Amino acid sequence: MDKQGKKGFRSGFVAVIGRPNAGKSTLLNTLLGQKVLIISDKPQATRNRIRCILTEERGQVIFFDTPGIHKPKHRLGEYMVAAAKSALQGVDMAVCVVDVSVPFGTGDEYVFQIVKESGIPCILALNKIDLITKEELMVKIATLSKLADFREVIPISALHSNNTAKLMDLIFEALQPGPMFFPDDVVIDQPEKFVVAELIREKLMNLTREEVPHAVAVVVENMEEKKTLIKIEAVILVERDSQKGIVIGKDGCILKEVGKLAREEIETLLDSKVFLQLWVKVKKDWRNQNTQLRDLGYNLKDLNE
Ligand SMILES: Nc1nc2c(ncn2[C@@H]2O[C@H](COP(=O)(O)OP(=O)(O)OP(=O)(O)O)[C@@H](O)[C@H]2O)c(=O)[nH]1
Ligand SMILES: [Mg+2]
Repeated sequence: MDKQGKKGFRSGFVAVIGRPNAGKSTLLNTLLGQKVLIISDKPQATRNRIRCILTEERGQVIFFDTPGIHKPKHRLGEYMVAAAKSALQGVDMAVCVVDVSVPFGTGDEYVFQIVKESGIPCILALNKIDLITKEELMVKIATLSKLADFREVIPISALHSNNTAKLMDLIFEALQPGPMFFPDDVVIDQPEKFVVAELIREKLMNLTREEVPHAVAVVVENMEEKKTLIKIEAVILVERDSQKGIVIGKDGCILKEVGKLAREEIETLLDSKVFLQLWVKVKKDWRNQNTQLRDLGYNLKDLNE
């Protein structure tokens, strides 16, 4: 379907930004109508700037999912924040996601300041309204909408698809007529290996606790199409021997569960039976090592050093 010359077709680039755990990736999965981005109840799930594409009759939006903006404690964190901030460069607009179920703090203020400094038109999406009362929401709307010059302020629940269609209308209204940048069947602009590695990492994040979810990285080393299935070999990196034990679990129970849950989702994603093999390796302090980070595909150029 070629919509290049279609009258009224709008398109543009939209960065979704906010603090960790605000619900940015959940919102994008809801808007896209399928799960392409990983979600966790633990902060700092998203580590890269990820382009995902929504194509409708009325237009095409190229969204950037971004890591949550936070005070970095290691090199990976610095990269994540830089990747999030640089998503604002060259986009047509931003959607700033705030979790209204937690107190508004200096972290959110910092995100607002970044948006202000960028000068990019911004819609403020007040997320997780399912967790607060109407009265509490009224107070949030009144106080937060004053803090920056937002184009629109919209309460949503990304998880329950509440008001998200309205948000999409507001985004399309704000965009200019434009071409189609991606074919209409492209939803995420990342190789399959990346999406598969992310799904494995999501299961690891959700099945481990404390520092472990943040100390894991996943690399898909091989994906091979066999007669009846796809064979995938992936390596899970941790920073310390003790973390290796936790990730494997007693009698391998955690690793087995990670493998089972990830395999099920990967089978849906690839529409094929999958044989998933996982290994766990220790790479000391990988989150602080430039070479390791580069090997893992983090583009340190974003750090502008
Ligand atoms: N109750 C409720 N929970 C939500 C909503 N939106 C997201 N969540 C939950 O909030 C948590 C964080 O969601 P994510 O989408 O991973 O948040 P994020 O902003 O992408 O987080 P980072 O990638 O860490 O920056 C998950 O447990 C989601 O299920 C919502 O509308 N209501
Ligand atoms: Mg995320």
